[in-house]
Amino acid sequence: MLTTFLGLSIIALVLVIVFQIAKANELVASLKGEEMVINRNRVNAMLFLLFLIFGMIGAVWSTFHYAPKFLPAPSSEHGTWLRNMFFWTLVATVPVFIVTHIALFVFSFQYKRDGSRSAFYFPGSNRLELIWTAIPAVVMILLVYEGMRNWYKITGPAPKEAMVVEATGQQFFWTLRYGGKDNKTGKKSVKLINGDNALGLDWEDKDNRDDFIADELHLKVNQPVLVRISAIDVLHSFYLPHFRVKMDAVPGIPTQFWFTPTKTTKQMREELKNPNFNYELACAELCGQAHFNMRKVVVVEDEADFNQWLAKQEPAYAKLKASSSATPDSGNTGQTQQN
Ligand SMILES: [Cu+2]
Repeated sequence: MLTTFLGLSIIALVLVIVFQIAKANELVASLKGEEMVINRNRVNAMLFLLFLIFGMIGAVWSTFHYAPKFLPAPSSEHGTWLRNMFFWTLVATVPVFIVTHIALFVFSFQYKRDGSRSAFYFPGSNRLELIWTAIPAVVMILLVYEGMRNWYKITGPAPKEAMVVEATGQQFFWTLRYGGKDNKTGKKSVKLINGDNALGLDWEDKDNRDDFIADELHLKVNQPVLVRISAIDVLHSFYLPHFRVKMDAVPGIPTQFWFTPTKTTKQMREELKNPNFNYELACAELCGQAHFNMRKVVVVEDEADFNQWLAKQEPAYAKLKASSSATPDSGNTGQTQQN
């Protein structure tokens, strides 16, 4: 408490001192006149130039310094489209950024007030206005057009052969449900949620009987996947950084995302020369204290490996039946009737 008070007092004192110095400077300037203004401008102009030089060095340095931490090339088809969009956006904007910033700071330096010339008054030019409106407009239209085209491809209906996976976010884990043999996730209802049935699956629905809950997200390489996304409690976000997949999980509003993984985990391990590499599923919405806990391993594998894994998965219905003495049907029927 005392340290906070002392800290605040010091800040206040420093501010008062800075203010007083500035005021004194101004008084001296008004006494000394033009000469003082010119001297001060020289210092400011130099600072502008230094800002430009160190700013540019810093921007280039940080890009190369952090490059090894960037995500590797996308492991999905649409990820490459997104990457190309970033590339072309940078092609259009980086040269403009560099040229305008050099102009801004070099002009400030070059044409500082030094008593040798008076300002040039330029009332405007319609032609210039037209050019600098039209060029950015055309560039923007092209970028937005490409963005919309990709957006509709990505968010459009999934191909028929897509494998269906349902991801349900809650504090603080994802529950992954596969459609099972029929590739259909059965009906569920919040009213059916209980200790044995975390998702509220309706066992009356036959589509549910072969569904299984998986610990890891296993995907078959080059096969489209449709992820149906929802949340039970608060906002979460289904995020697969390596596949450039990100979609909010919103309680009460089902969302979805379909994509095609194009590289197996094995391929990535060889490519990155990292035998411990794993794709991961994360939550991209700060959802509470154990938000970090929502990480899950994602495995992309070829058909043989995938089928091997699939054979080991046990339907949730069978598991429940085996674990409880009463059949799940009898427990469920009562509740369904209440509804
Ligand atoms: Cu979360």
